[in-house]
Amino acid sequence: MELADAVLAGDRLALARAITLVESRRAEDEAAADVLLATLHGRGRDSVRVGISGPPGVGKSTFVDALGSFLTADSHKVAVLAVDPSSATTGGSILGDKTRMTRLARDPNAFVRPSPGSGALGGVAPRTREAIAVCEGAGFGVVLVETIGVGQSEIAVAGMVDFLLLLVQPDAGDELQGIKRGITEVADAVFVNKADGERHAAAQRTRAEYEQALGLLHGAGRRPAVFVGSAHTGSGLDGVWQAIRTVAAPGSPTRARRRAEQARAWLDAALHDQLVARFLAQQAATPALAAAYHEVAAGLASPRVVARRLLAAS
Ligand SMILES: Nc1nc2c(ncn2[C@@H]2O[C@H](COP(=O)(O)OP(=O)(O)OP(=O)(O)O)[C@@H](O)[C@H]2O)c(=O)[nH]1
Ligand SMILES: [Mg+2]
Repeated sequence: MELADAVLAGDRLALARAITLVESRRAEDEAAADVLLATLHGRGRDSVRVGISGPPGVGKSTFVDALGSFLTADSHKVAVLAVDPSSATTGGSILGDKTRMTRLARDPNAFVRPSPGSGALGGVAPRTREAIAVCEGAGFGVVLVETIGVGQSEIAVAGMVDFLLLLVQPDAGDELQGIKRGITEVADAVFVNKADGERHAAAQRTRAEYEQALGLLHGAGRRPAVFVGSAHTGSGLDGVWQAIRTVAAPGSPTRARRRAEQARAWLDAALHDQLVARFLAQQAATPALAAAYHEVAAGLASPRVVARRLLAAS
């Protein structure tokens, strides 16, 4: 297949088109996307997949730009994907991402893809897994996924990456940062960003607070490390990358175990996706579905019961 060959050859335009294809929800794109993913499978780079999460404005894009540049300087090829659950309604932070990633955006060894997260339509997760697979096909050895850590998105991203890094701000407090317990539970490490200028002491206090909180949360088990640094000055990036590599480099048993679990979860998600799509395609031609929507909207029956009735009749 032409597109797959172009992706494998490192053609950036083809890469962008391929990601659009696998993210597409149009029924007529599904078959081509399947062929593409099947062709790329196992043929690209075995990348290190890293999720970067944290509250709005904590510095995720700036951090990705800094870490990505640090890595391309060390001859890595870095792809950046963004999962923004809000952009479907707000029109997106695409511009914001590009302006925050000025270095990577013009780095020949980097590829920045601000994803609209359009899959959030209808409550279906964006197809970040597929986009990661395409980037690996194109030979990227590191894939960084930025996601706003205020909802379910970061928990979903945790199921797609080898390592999840939570960014926090000095002295902001969890309440203020809008950080849910969930993300702290799934994070592999915490990075206290913006430890520059006047904020060094505050950053150290925040580090101590997180170390204590994570100690309570994880007990004697695996305890995520807490780093302090700055996306502006680049301090602390080295230490974080070492931690990421320990867990997420090829050959790591933790990574192998996670990927096996994630592949099973991906199959489940794909089954859900495809079953729902197939069912809705069948029902679209019948008046039963429209009648069912009317019925539940009017409060005449429980949606759950109606769903079962529709399925039984299909
Ligand atoms: N002093 C300081 N400011 C920083 C640092 N990192 C980011 N900032 C600033 O924080 C602001 C937000 O940075 P972004 O990188 O856009 O933050 P974000 O988390 O990606 O934001 P959203 O994508 O909107 O959630 C910008 O004004 C950055 O310049 C840092 O290390 N030190
Ligand atoms: Mg951002």
